[in-house]
Amino acid sequence: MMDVKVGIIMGSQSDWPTMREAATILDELGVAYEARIVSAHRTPDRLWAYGKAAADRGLHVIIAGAGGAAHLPGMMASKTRVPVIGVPVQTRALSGVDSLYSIVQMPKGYPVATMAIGAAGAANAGLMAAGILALNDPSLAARLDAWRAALSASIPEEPADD
Ligand code: RP5
Repeated sequence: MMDVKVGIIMGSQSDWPTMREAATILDELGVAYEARIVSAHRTPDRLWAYGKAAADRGLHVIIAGAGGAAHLPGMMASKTRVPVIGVPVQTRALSGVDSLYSIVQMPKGYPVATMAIGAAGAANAGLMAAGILALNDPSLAARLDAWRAALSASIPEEPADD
């Protein structure tokens, strides 16, 4: 079994359709991950325990997605030195701008690498995590290069009529 180096955490089951985009990318790249619901507000003790154990468990990157008053990524960054990539989940009330502002404006000392709002941000979080792991994994680096080349090759040079 592959070592799990990436933790995908989210504030609610309702975040999974967004956060699954990160998981899909990691699946495509052959990166093992775990996915957990860890809410800053509803399960603060779970957040604490997850953050406390993260480094010793061998996690190298944590992808944390939440919406609204999205304290999960920042609180996780305060509890572990494992790099945290934050994904602002798109909300109905404020379209995810609330999530973005809740995640991006961290005080000095506790960084969160904040992605774009929504599905693109979650997919990019998967790619960012893979890029970090690829620094010490030549085989993953080759797979990531191939993934990027395939995306580039899929873009036509000329626009097509509908
Ligand atoms: C946040 O509240 C979650 O991250 C989610 O994005 C949002 C709404 O959660 P639910 O009410 O759908 O469970 O904690």
